Amino acid sequence: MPIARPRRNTVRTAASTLGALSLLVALSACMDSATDTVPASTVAPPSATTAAAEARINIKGFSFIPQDLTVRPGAKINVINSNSVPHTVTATDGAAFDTGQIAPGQSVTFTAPDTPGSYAFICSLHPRMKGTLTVA
Ligand SMILES: [Cu+2]
Repeated sequence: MPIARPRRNTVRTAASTLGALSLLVALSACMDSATDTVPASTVAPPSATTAAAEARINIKGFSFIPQDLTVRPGAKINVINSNSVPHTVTATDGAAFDTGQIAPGQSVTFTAPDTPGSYAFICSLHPRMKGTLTVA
């Protein structure tokens, strides 16, 4: 069964990853209870940033999805590049926001302007890619 074999391997890998994870959790829980001082969480996991984002732009096939979105002032906007080449989300006014290059498969989070208004943006690498961020 050539199809079943890789599937079984995937399940086993996931299971052992889970096992390693719960071991880590158990270890850190152990360390936490052993020390009276609670260590300040110095580094937030990347997923926390993503979870805190209030809006998302997905880049697919040289398009921003959605092309137009509305957020509140100062909102965190997560941008995922699902394409195979780098892209940016860059305000055409040049200063409001600019993600810089987002590598294929990567995501970044930027902060929407505090001033309500309509902000056109492009990909600075592919200026025909256009969208509008409305802050309201
Ligand atoms: Cu681009």
